[in-house]
Amino acid sequence: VHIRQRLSRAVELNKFTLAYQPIYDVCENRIRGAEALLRWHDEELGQVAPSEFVPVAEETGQIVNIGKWVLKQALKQVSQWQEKLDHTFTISINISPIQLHAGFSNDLSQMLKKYGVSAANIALELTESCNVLNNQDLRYWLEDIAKLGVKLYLDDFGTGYSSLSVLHNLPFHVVKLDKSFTGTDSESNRTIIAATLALAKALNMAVIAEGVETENQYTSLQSQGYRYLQGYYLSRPLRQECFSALLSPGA
Ligand code: G
Ligand code: G
Ligand code: NA
Ligand code: MN
Repeated sequence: VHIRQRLSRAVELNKFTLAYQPIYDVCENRIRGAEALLRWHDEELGQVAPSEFVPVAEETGQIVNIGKWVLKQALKQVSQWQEKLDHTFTISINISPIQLHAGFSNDLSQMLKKYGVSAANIALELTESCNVLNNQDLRYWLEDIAKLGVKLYLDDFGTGYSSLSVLHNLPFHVVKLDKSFTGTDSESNRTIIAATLALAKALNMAVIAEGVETENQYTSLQSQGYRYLQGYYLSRPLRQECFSALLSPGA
């Protein structure tokens, strides 16, 4: 109840920020993108993790308003970086399926124009651990978004339900292998890591492995053919200024 109350004014009081966690291409040995991650500092509660407040905001519907702020903020930021980004560099933005509706792609298209951001530089991350992904309309909404040239990432792959039917039915371009599989070295996790890459390749999708925390994990994933990696070993989520500095080394 407390989080809910504090959340209700957080957008207008400007209490949110976005952090950017780099995603590396280990073949080309460079940053290929970043995930925008929401950060909330509340005077009373202190720093509250999205894993705590996003579920609350989804339940109350506050995520719609918060999600609008996130999208706008991320696009404004990308517009400032736009000249430094080539067309393969992608900033991915988490959205809750609750935010989607028939007019979403149209709104997004208007915002891209307004901020002068290329759709090619934007991806939306949706998590499959949400039964909304079975909604029939969702397919059309996602197809409309994909038609803009915005990419779609299936987040936390392997932890939710109906993973395989989601891959088959929805127009995702990229799967993000959940950090629970990269974090622990076990026989079954190695099997899942290999199978996910094979499956994604067969479906013509790319894979990003999340939660890469150690050199061992990095080396192991790379040798298994994983090209795109994200995690604390490579970089923590960075404040906007710090990420900006990475984009223009030496500047
Ligand atoms: O950064 P952290 O590990 O606390 O993120 C936890 C969860 O919150 C992740 O599942 C992430 O996808 C989600 N999350 C982070 N930022 C956003 C956001 O801007 N919108 C939504 N809907 N979820 C977010
Ligand atoms: O659900 P989602 O995959 O979007 O969650 C992303 C969350 O994971 C972010 O909150 C981010 O801070 C966190 N994260 C990023 N890299 C690592 C990592 O290497 N290890 C762990 N445990 N968490 C990470
Ligand atoms: Na995410
Ligand atoms: Mn994820």
